[in-house]
This record gives sequence, C-alpha cells and structure tokens, in this order.
Amino acid sequence: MNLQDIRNDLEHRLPKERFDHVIRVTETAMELAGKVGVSVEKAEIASLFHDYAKFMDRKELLELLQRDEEYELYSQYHSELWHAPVGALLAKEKYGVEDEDILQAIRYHTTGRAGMSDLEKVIYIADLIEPGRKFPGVADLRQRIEGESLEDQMTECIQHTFKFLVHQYAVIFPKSFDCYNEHVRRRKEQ
Ligand code: DGI
Ligand code: FE
Ligand code: FE
Repeated sequence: MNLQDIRNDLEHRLPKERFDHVIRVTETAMELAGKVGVSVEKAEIASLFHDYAKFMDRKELLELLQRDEEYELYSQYHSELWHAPVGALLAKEKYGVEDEDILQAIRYHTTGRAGMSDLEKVIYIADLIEPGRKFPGVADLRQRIEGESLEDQMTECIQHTFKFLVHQYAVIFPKSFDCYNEHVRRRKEQ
C-alpha cells in the first residue's frame, strides 16, 4: 500500500484543519507505538485512516453503515460516532486494508471497547492528546500520562472522555462503558 496515495486522498477529502489533525495523530501514535513496542507501521496506517470518513454527510455515512455488522447498534447512537466504523469499512474496501488489528483500531478510536489491543489504545490515546488538541484539561491529561504504562495512559484517557461526555449530558455508547469499567476495575485491583 502506498501511504502517499492515502495522504493525497485525505488532503482532498478533509478540510485543512482536520487533515493537519490526522498528521499530528499519526506522528503522536508512531512515537507512542515505538515507546511501547507496538508496530510503528501499523500505527501509521491506522492513524492515517482514523478520521477518513469524518466529513461525509450523515446520509452517506448511514448508507455505508447499513453494510456494517454493527449497524443496529450504531444507528441507535449519535451520528458523531459513525465515522469510526465507516472509516474501517472504507480502509478495507477502498484500500484493501485486511489487518484486523488496524481495522479495529480505526473502528474503536472514538468509543474504545473492552479488550482493546495495544495498537487500539495507541490510536485512542494519540487522537485525544495530539499537540493540536486544545480542550480544557488536555495539558493536565498529557502531564498525568507522561511516562506511564499504556494501560494507565488508557485509563486516564477513557476517564477524561467520560467526564467530558457526562458533563454535556451525552448519551454514552455501551462499549465505552465496557472500556471504562474494565480499566477502572483493573486500576482498583492493582
Ligand atoms: O474525530 P475526532 O474529533 O478526532 O475525535 P473522536 O472520534 O474521538 O470523537 C468524536 C466525537 O465523538 C467527540 O466529540 C466525542 C464524541 N464521543 C465519543 N464517545 C461518545 C461520543 N459522543 C457520544 N454521544 N457518545 C459517546 O459514547
Ligand atoms: Fe474520530
Ligand atoms: Fe481524530
């Protein structure tokens, strides 16, 4: 697979700001992957694709989502979540990405899930903390996870997402709960 083709495609599909986010996520994920012993090459591919479908309109996303195994589940939740499974679908169908770990990392980059692989965690964390993120508390989050294990970093990140979602009365995707519970349980058992 020629990664330059994907970059060119992304540059045309996404507004500049979003394209720049994808590049920063890719750099952040590759650096983190190198530190924690995850394939840097897989981290690069998964992050390039993670927001591939972010700027498709709702109707187009819904049409593609109908072909997804988890259509019933996703269709009951906010359309903001749909770009993740649709991104995985397009990576597979348009670019022939077959690696299940990469596809899952794209699919679960927004919500997380229980039993995430290390690659999935790397993408989730990089997406949240890439240097261009400006949300309140991000500086503190970056500081708290610095030098921690991948598991502990993921725990802090999923907790942060929950605080954010609850604060805005968002309806939370069930797999996000599974992810949160798994990490908090592990933390308590330590
Ligand atoms: O695509 P990005 O903006 O880079 O980031 P993302 O894919 O992690 O998140 C996209 C949005 O989805 C973000 O505003 C937070 C929101 N989100 C994440 N999990 C949930 C959620 N929204 C709802 N309603 N429920 C969730 O469980
Ligand atoms: Fe996203
Ligand atoms: Fe993103």
